[in-house]
Amino acid sequence: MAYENIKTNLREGLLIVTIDRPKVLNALNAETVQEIYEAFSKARDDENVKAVIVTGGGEKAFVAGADINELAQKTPITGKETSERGQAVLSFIERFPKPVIAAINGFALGGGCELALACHIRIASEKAQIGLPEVTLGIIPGYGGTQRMARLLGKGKALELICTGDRIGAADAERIGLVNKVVPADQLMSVAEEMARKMMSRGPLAIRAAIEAVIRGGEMPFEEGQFLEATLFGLLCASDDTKEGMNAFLEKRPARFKGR
Ligand code: CO8
Repeated sequence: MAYENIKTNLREGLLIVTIDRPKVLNALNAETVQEIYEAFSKARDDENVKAVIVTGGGEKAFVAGADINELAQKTPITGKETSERGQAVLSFIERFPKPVIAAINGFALGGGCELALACHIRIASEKAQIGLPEVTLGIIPGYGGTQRMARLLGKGKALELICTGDRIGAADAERIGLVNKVVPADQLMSVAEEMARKMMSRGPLAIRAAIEAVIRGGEMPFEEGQFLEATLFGLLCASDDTKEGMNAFLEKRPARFKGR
């Protein structure tokens, strides 16, 4: 499918989705959000896609937020609808059954930070600047950022970042747990790819169950999350992959997982 605002590139099972509007620092207009949804929707059903990396086109930005030209036109009704649509797309990414890694190559602000928060892993270039500056525009994060930031960092740090609107650099983002890892800019994609390919080499059903247990389980009370974990564990015990993983260990050979 031809996209106007994103690029997709599938190589040996790894899909790279590049948000590509560099003239506006990859700001997310409605069309871009829709294209991101279409790319993920297609990738979800495509057996050839085993993992996804999301990054930004150009030198400066991952995504500098929702497109302020569009935001400026919102009414109470369309503002709520736009927020709900963005939330739904980012939740679709968060619940994606294959690993999704954000490779944060520059500014990840507002909706861009929220997009990164919806990914399973965040790897940042040393040049990255991350923040939720919405209050400087008189709005609040509207793509799940108030919820995901508070769940990831705790309410205190989340409220500090959201209510100051301050951007932080990559090193500070790593220190507070907002990103998993910081790497030199020229190594960003190779490090993200290396992590993605390591995950792709593991049992895909186990990876899917692990994501589901952590993401869905994180939305539940502890005991229900544990119940989900045990149920997924039991389900995996019925799979060929689980037998293969155990046999491979006992036979001292690498496992050959088939996703069945
Ligand atoms: N939307 C539209 N255009 C943008 C955006 C944006 N978010 N960010 C940058 N641009 C444009 C600039 O207007 C500029 O265009 P032009 O060349 O025509 O003047 C071009 O990109 C380059 O930007 P700058 O010249 O400003 O580049 P600098 O290096 O000087 O500054 C910054 C880079 C610091 C990133 C700066 O561009 C900036 O502050 N951008 C806005 C960041 C921001 O506030 N983001 C949050 C937006 S609100 C949001 O994301 C809400 C999400 C939830 C929505 C819920 C739906 C209702």
